[in-house]
Amino acid sequence: MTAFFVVACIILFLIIAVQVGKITEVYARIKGEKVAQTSSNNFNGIFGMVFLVAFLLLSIGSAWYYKNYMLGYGPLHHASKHGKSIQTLFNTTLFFTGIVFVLTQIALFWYAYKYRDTNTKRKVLYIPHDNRLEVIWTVIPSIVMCGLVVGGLWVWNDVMADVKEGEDYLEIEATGYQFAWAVRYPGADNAIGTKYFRNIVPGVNDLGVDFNDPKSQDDILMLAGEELVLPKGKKVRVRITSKDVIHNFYLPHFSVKMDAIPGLPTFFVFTPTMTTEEYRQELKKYPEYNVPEDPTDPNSPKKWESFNFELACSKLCGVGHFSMRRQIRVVEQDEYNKWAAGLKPYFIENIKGKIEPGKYSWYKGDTTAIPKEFNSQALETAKEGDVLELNHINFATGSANLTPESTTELSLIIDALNKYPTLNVEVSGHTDNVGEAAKNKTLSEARAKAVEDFVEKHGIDTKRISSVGFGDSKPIADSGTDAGRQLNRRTEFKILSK
Ligand SMILES: [Cu+2]
Repeated sequence: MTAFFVVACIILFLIIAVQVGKITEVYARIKGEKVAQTSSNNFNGIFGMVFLVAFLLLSIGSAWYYKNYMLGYGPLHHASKHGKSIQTLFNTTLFFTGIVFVLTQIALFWYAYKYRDTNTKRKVLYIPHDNRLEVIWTVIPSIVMCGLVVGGLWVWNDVMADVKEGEDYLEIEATGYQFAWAVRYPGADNAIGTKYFRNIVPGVNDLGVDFNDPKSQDDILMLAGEELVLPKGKKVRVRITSKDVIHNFYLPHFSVKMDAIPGLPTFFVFTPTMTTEEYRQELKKYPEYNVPEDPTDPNSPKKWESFNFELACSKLCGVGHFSMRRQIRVVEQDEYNKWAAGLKPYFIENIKGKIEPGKYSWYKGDTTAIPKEFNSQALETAKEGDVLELNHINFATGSANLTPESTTELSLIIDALNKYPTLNVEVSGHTDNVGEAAKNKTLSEARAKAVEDFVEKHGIDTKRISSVGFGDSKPIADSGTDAGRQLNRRTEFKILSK
């Protein structure tokens, strides 16, 4: 029906145009060519001016009216650290180009009106050259352009900077393919394993991950449709790649946009500054977002309630392009730790014990013992003598001071001891082999003791938890690599009785 009306409107418009043309012709024949021409010129000149005023007012008015729906204005502002500088840059450019836009539009229509042919004798002003004018229209744009370019470079260098050595950040990897994103999260070692395209076995190892690499064995693969979670306030470095055509990793609310190119890895570093919940509360203040999400159903959730950050592909990569959209939830670090603790490594779920070692070059068998992670599920099935890894307990470098993020897992330990009244445990500390063995042992003892003290301070009987430090005497991974040393610096939770 809509299509019919559109076609009917176009046909009617064409008929009107033809009729107006005919009338003009008849008018010219009656009144004489000259008079008709003048009247037509007047009409066009005045109509041009009316159009100019209406067009400028509507442009500015509609931008103002819809600003709360536009990214970067109203409540839809940036939710990342670098987003503000990009927004400022954009607004500065818009300010200068806006001035030029308005002035040139006014000049265009005003001169078309002023110098229309009014049938009076007028002589054209002859200016072959004017140095002053040339200087003005060269120097002013040059200064403005230089300002914009320098400002842009400044922002570019800041936004595109990579993480620095030793910095605390979360690295994830996004691989685009037709038509979804496969996202890898690092496991407890906070490092993503290597991959190689020749390793790809469809349905088994879609990314071509090298599972001989210990770093790969605790990585988590988030498949299409699964919600991605990011911690607020933490630097996130995204490795961006593609398996087939060029895609684009686009997080509009975080001012993140980077091409995903097959064979050419790219990256983007950003820090989310607002949780999804905080962003929703911000939207809630605006009437535009206090309407039902589905206009036909007044009981559907309000627009602010159903808001989610999204990951989209912003390259037209094929027919299923739209389905690359994905939800992102930003939460506080504590909540993130809890979420991450519940994820299952791809290796454990799909490779280990499921694929014959040596069948593929990328999995030669168990090279490293994969320690079991401490969580409520593991605890439920654990027996006497089992050892669980406390992967979310961390200490300040070289000291036994627990970092604030460790409290989440510590409170889970306290919960577990309260839940199983007969559970008795031993906490053990381990270090890598860097530095003196004696010092490592003392440090590991102090660290395990810090965990014990924390738990006891929260009402757990001292008889139920003990601590011991092994220093570097019990490595579980190859201490010749960074990842191996990382795995060796660990805190363990041994079940003495249950
Ligand atoms: Cu795409």
